[in-house]
Parts: sequence; structure tokens; C-alpha cells
Amino acid sequence: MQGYGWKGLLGMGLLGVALPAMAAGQQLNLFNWSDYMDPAIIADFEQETGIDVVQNYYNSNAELFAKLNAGGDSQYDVIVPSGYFMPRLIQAGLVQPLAPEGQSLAGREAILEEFRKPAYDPEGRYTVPYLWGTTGIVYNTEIWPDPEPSWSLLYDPEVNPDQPFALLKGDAQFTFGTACAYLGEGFDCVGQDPWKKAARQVIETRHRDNFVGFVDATATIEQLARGVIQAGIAYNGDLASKQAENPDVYGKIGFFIPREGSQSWVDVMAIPARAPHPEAARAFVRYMLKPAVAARLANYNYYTTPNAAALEQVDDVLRRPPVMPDAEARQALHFAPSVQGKQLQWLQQLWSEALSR
Ligand code: N2P
Repeated sequence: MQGYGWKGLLGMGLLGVALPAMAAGQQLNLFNWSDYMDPAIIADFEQETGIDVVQNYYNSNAELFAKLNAGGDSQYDVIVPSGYFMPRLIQAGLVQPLAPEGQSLAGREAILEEFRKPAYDPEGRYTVPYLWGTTGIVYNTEIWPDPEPSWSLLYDPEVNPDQPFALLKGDAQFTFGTACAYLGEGFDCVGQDPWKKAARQVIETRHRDNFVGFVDATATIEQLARGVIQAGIAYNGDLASKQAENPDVYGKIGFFIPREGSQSWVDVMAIPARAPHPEAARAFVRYMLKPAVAARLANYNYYTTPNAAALEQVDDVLRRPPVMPDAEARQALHFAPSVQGKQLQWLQQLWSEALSR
């Protein structure tokens, strides 16, 4: 390194995170799931880098996709899609590689081996994982003190003849997966035949008198707390964090992973194709990779971290169910297969039929 001054190091990009003076006045537009960021992390990042963060929110991958497709890819700098949605975004040209060709993003080594070269981004070019968690059934434990851990709580009119319930909004593949699992076709079903059966199941369910509608996961927990619905679908950490914050309001809500199978997901950070501030975006992703920051994020959100170096810094509550699934639940969990091309067309077509008939 001898002979290179500060300028030389800066020129080669070897200093990692941009220096505050250089970044001052820059902005970062973060498009994230609602209730998914510790405000203290944003405040510290702003202070350290001089970059101002503006956050906007979505509630499903479908909503994120629609916004990016309608021009949002030139509006946002960092997005947080679920991994299995990445191939759709890459194929639609809505994201750009995290680092310039031939370079890799500093800090990646902190990621657990199993999340480093995932199927949705085999070379790890587009994504860095954010948090992972599971999707399951949330329900009122006063009505069902000891329910069978099964999708039948939602799909079988004999198990739930009259209590109002909801399905999850905005994810065709997930919803078909739940119907497939219930029908014995497996949660990770893909293809015209199983999806046709799943579509029929969804149509039948929509027509039941106690079906309230398709509701976002965050709203599902609120509606359960208020007694608007008695069962629905939500994410493990969302419920765990609400319960920790306010046990009186959320304490009567239970959560289980249906034994027929459900979803584990890993949400990832990515940079939209025409992001207005790609340098700020990279600085943010590098910042989020720091083990202490990753641990803070997990502790705030009650989700598990894919950052190996952060694991020793997470709270005990993150090491047991429902945040960390036990062995039995883990057997029932699947990462949704990424769907593209012809299959994606079938999925979209059957989904719109399932919603309109
Ligand atoms: C945010 C939880 C979003 C996780 N509240 C969904 N993948």
C-alpha cells in the first residue's frame, strides 16, 4: 500500500463506506416492508454517513413489483423483496448488480454459508440477505385453545364453520402453496395441475359466509387483536414483536406452522435498475452487513438473522419458537421455489381466475 495517499485509496474504492464529508447532502430512498426497520439504525446511519434516509413502505412482494414496474425502479435506491421474488425482478430488468462487474461487496463474508449462493441469486450478484422468518396461521386462543396445527383451520368448513377468517393478500404463489399443502399436493407445488386444484380450493373458500377477504399480514394481526377476524395468516416475527411490546392487546393471539407445510422466506436487500443514488445504496447495504447492526435489526424485529457474525449478539427470545422454529416446524417449512416464464403465466392466470369466479 506504500505510495498510495488517501486520494489513491479513495479512487480505488478501498475505504469502504463513503466518508461523511463526501456523502453530506445525499439522499437514500429506502422502500421496505412496513414495521421492518429499527429507527435507531436509520438515525445512526444518517449520522455516520451524512446521507438522509427517506423510507416508504409496502406490504407484499406483489405490491413492490407493481410499484417498481410503474417507474419505481428509478425512484428507490434500496428494496427488500423476498428471495424467491428476485428472479422475476431480474428478468424484468428491474434490479442492478450490487457491485460493479468483477467486484464484490465488502462485508459479504459475514453471511451464513447457506445464504451466500442461494438458488434465487446463485452468484450472489444482486442480493444480500436481510432477515429470515416464517409464515403461519395466527388465531384467537380463546376460541381455539388447542387447535390442530393444520391449514384446515382456514380451509375446512367443519373445523371453522362460523368464525370470521382471512387469507393473505398479495401473494398468489404462497396462497396456492397453502391450498396445495392442505390438499396433499405439498406446499412447494408448481405447475398447471396442482395450481388448478389450488385455485378451486380458493374459489370455494372465498364463497364461504365467514370468509372476510384477503388481508395484509400486518393488518391481519391488528384485525385479530380487535376481534374483526378470529384466524388468518401472518409472519412469526411480526406477532412476536407486537406481543413483546403490548402483551395485553396481542397476548391472546396464537401462531403455528401448519404440519402440511408452509413457507420460510429470506428477505434480501437489492438495488433497483435505475436507482437515483446507487453509491448511497451500496453504503447502506455495507452498513447493514456489519454484525452489530445486523444483530440490532434482528433484535428489534424479532426475526432471525442470516449474518453469522451477528448470531452471538441476538437476544435469547430469538433462539426459541416462534422466532426460531423448532425441529418439528422446520420439517414442515419450505423456501418457495422461484417461478418464471410459462409457469409464471399460468400462476398469474389461475390466480386471477381464483379471485374473479
Ligand atoms: C415486516 C415483515 C415482512 C416479512 N413486518 C415478509 N417477508
